Amino acid sequence: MINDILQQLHITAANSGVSTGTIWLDAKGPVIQASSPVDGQDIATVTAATRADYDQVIETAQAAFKEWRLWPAPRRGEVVRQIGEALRTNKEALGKLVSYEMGKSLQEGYGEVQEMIDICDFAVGLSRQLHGLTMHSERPGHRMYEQWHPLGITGIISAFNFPVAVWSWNAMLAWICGDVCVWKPSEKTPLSAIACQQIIQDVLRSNKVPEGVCCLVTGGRETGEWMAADTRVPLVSATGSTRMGKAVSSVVGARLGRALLELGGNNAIIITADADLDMALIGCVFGAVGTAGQRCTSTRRLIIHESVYASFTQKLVKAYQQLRIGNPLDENNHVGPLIDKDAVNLYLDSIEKIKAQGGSFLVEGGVLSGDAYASGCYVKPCIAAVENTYAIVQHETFAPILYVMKYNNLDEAIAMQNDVPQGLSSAIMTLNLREAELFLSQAGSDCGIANVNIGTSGAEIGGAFGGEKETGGGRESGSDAWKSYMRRQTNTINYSTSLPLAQGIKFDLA
Ligand code: UN1
Repeated sequence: MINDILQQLHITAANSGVSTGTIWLDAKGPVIQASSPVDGQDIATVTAATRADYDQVIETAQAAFKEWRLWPAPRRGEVVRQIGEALRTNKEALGKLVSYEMGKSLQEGYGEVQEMIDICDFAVGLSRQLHGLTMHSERPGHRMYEQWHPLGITGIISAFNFPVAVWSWNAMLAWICGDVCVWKPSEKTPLSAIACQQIIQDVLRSNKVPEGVCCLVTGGRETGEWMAADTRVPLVSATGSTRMGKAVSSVVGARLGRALLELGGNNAIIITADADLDMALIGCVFGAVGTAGQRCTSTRRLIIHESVYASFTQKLVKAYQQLRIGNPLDENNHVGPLIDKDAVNLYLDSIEKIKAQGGSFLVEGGVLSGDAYASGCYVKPCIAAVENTYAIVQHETFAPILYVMKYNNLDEAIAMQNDVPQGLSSAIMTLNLREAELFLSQAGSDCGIANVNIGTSGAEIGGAFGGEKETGGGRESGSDAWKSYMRRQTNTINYSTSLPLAQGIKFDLA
């Protein structure tokens, strides 16, 4: 089956990982072996970019920007509309490849492609907006307003866990804004990126989109470092760990470039005494084990009111016993593998730390063995009773480890929810209006996303996506996130017959 998909998406045994849109460069960098955590199979090779390849791409992108920025935004939107159509046509194949290369469930693979389609639709409408404000001038016969212009090259550094959607959130908005994009995908999921490039090539060609508007530079950390330090790249949008984000932002900041960061989360759900526990259960379990706990929005902590702690944890344990772990392409399974063996080791290491720091397990973890788990990447989702202050609980482990803890009053629960370095997503499960509103108030959650009666993951593209504190402060996808991809210009026009100065200053000549 997977061979048919690869063929349909034009993935061959050996692929160039560097493209300026419709042209694939004869890349000369290191060869990356793409493999699947599903069955441990090697899938194909991808040749990464050398510094010279990278420079060639950047120069092509710079030239393309000069032309692309002059296209009317709705015409750029029409290109994005056609990209959305191409994604609809290839939803099944791309969703399967994402599932196979990354290991998330097939449903989630399709869901990821759906997010791409949704952001295309959103961007098409936005291409007829991109509005600025008009202000009243203090001077007679003057008009003052602001407008938004494109920035230039948007560098996109994306992570393995959403190998295609996060690129599209950035790229579709950047394009309608008039920017050009250079994408460095995760070296753990290069084929999904190549497939995206292949899917949109015909659209680029038939619309005569300048070569260089949509570029791909596969590579490792070094490639990201080139981009971060490159003054030709005014905006670097990076998704990944807090460690990576700090490194990118210090280099981008040192040259006074712009960084849009979407980094780690440590997302909690508060379950109050007034929660609908059955409903809460679905949100908590999907949030914790979906994508095998490898979403930045994954639920890591449950803060449970002491009066429902015993009954709710009992329900949780029962639900965990029913989880089917296995090949994510089989839709009967709930949980697929972790991305690779390094991730498995980090998971095991965290379990040791939980024990050493005093945690006790309600559901034990462990690595699965046997033919069905031959890749060595399948682990058991586990639940540990902990204190919020443990060092390991303060840290984001990208694995299906769920922490449970008790609280007594809601102020205390909110303080616990906020008392971590990260600030991405949060939720409260309650049918009590006072509790819900307090959680959403300025004295409530300090996260970029705060939900009531839904889990922490699975945000829709229409809202701005991102978080505070160590999550990096960036906002991507919906609402007015497009403004990050543009520069604001304030314009004052004098249509009077004299030149009065602002602030009443007189400057008379002779
Ligand atoms: C991520 O994990 O980097 O809200 C993105 C969600 C998805 C996106 C997650 N829409 O879970």
